[in-house]
Amino acid sequence: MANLIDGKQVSAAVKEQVRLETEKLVQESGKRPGLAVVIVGNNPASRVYVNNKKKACETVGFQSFEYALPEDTTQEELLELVQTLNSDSNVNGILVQLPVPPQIDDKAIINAISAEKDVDAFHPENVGRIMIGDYAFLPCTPAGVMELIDSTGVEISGKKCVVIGRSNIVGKPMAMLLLHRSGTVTICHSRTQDLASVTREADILVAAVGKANFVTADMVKDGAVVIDVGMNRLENGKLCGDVDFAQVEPKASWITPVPGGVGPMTIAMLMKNTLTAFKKQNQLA
Ligand code: L34
Repeated sequence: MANLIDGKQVSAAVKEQVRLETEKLVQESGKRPGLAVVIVGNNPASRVYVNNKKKACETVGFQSFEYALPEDTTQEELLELVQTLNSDSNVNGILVQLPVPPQIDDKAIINAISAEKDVDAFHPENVGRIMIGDYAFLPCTPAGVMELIDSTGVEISGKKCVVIGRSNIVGKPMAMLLLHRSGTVTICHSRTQDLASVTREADILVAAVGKANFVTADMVKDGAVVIDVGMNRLENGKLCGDVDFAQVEPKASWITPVPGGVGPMTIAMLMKNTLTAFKKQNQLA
């Protein structure tokens, strides 16, 4: 029987730290951190995530600015909004919720966001900084996963860590963060041969595939820490991770649920990054 890693509880603790520090800094500086969230179109999942971000801003005492743009927004229009937000001193963090509709090039948008306000840490400057270990922000989902692993008390240093998935947003930075903590890291993907033989070696297994119930019991070592980054919507509307929880749970030592695992952590780390951006932009300790 695995221990459950409670993402809601860990995220609440992170947000409470952010709230306390924010309260103090608002008193000292008379300024309040502000996060701008831009959502383009009507993706229902994005809508839920953006609403959760807005709620978290209220919880920690940030100003939140939401821009809900129509599905047919042009790239020029979105770039113009980003420029406006770049030069607005009440906005410390800017996030354009992905995915954006196909007429918009997400790379062009990410490049246009001021690196100082890039609280997703998706801008090439911030990605490069992470690579060399000299960064202000970490991408929210991988940073949240690190907090969840740390909450178990399991040591990362020297352990075999396997990441399934190589996206720029999760898989690649996830591998880098585990490497910074001296994990022995392997990245698997759709072309990996005999995937199960690789994942079965993992002391710490992170699944970021985007396929419901992809990780089955035969792919997991006894006593592994299993982190499920998947967020798949089944036909019946139920939310489901990349890990077949019922099968894998008995083998793992620790496991995250979906929902209530990585998702809430992504949002907590966004709050942390926005506070960091606010402090840097206002020369506060
Ligand atoms: N720019 N785009 C940008 N930044 C991000 O950090 C994201 N991401 C991913 C998608 N696009 C993005 C998110 O915000 C994924 N993501 C995200 C955020 C929050 C939750 C899930 C994904 C979340 O709140 N999950 C809840 C369940 C929500 C539900 O019921 O649907 C959970 O408990 O897992």
